Amino acid sequence: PSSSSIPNPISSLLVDADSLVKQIEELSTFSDSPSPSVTRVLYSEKDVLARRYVKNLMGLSGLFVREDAVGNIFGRWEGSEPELPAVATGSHVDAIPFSGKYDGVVGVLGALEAINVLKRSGFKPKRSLEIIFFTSEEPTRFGISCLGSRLMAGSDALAKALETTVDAQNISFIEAASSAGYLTDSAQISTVFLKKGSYSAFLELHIEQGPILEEEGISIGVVTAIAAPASIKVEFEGTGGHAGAVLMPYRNDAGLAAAELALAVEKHVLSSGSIDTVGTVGILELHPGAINSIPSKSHLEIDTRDIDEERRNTVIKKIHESATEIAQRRRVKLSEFKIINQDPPAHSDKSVIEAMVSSTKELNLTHKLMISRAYHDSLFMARISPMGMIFIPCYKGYSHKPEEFSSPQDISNGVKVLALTLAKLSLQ
Ligand code: HGY
Ligand code: MN
Ligand code: MN
Ligand code: MN
Repeated sequence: PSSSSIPNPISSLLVDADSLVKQIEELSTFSDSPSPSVTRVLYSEKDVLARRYVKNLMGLSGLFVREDAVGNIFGRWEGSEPELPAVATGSHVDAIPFSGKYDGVVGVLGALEAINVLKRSGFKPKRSLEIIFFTSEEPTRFGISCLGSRLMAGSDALAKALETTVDAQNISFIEAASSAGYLTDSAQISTVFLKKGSYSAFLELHIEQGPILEEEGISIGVVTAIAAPASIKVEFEGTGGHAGAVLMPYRNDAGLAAAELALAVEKHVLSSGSIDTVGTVGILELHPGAINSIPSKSHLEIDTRDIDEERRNTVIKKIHESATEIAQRRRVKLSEFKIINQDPPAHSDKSVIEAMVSSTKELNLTHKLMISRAYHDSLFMARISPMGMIFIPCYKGYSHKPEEFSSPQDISNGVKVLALTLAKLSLQ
């Protein structure tokens, strides 16, 4: 078909599922943990190998590849009207420790296959189509989630913070970025900012990371909103001491303060009045971490989310009040209570949702409108472009663990919906 027509959904959108599954397997070998788990942290040697692997595939698909100052990678298929804002799609390939092969990866390799499907069908884009490989979506190395898309959405606060941010090994963001071949000076960070309207639409294909689609036997999730995430860093300090010699009445145990606060997080979340409020203490470290030494310092990192921003902010306030009360009662110092991010939710764009829903119907696929409880780079792309997300089922909803799995059939369905929707939006 020439540029004026949409490829026939059923007969001409052919996904090469075998090669896509092979690529997912190959990409998963760039990992700092043993298979089937995947660990791939921003700017690490494995991350750089993964970048090279994806850039090579972009080249093989005939895309024009460029990278920005922090390593967001763009692969563009120029359309017949290249001056118009492009339609973009993408996701991430960084992976938290001991996680799975599909989170993010399906939205990068699947986007590449969607482009290949459209090229095979003879489709010619009007608006250029651009694949975005976001430099880092997970908060693992520098404690901030969606680092690349947050900057693209124009976060001055993050650009400022990254001038002094260091990782757990005390390596600065600037040093780590330049070691991976990116920026060498913090003045370059703000060159990543994109203007509102840079894209006519942004779509992300992603595994659901929840059990609903699989349980209900539905092929495609069309995301209507992304929940509001927040993260908090807390430190308590006590005097520590000898586990045998210091009697209980004379202790101010920073470890027990942390334990009590973790339970307080659960209490405040459960009493929020809604099942949609969640809270997790995923990091809880004790110093010095010796069996016979009373913890003199404790470090907790709290993740709390809700689809209702106000309700989530109320939980944060209560957690702060508990931290203060526990510190006083236990005579420990609350040496840090730092809200790292407290983001609003994002809503998908109506016309993008409509395009996705009609694609699922033309492909004879069942679909369900749903909320994403996980955050994604789409949460920030929604600040500068109409956004939409396509979910595919994943095994028992497992994610952020090695058992994460999506079937070739489910991945192919997602790729077809993405390809058809990209074609529709490109011709608008
Ligand atoms: O934590 C999240 O929601 C995302 O999957 N990183
Ligand atoms: Mn994730
Ligand atoms: Mn993800
Ligand atoms: Mn995510």
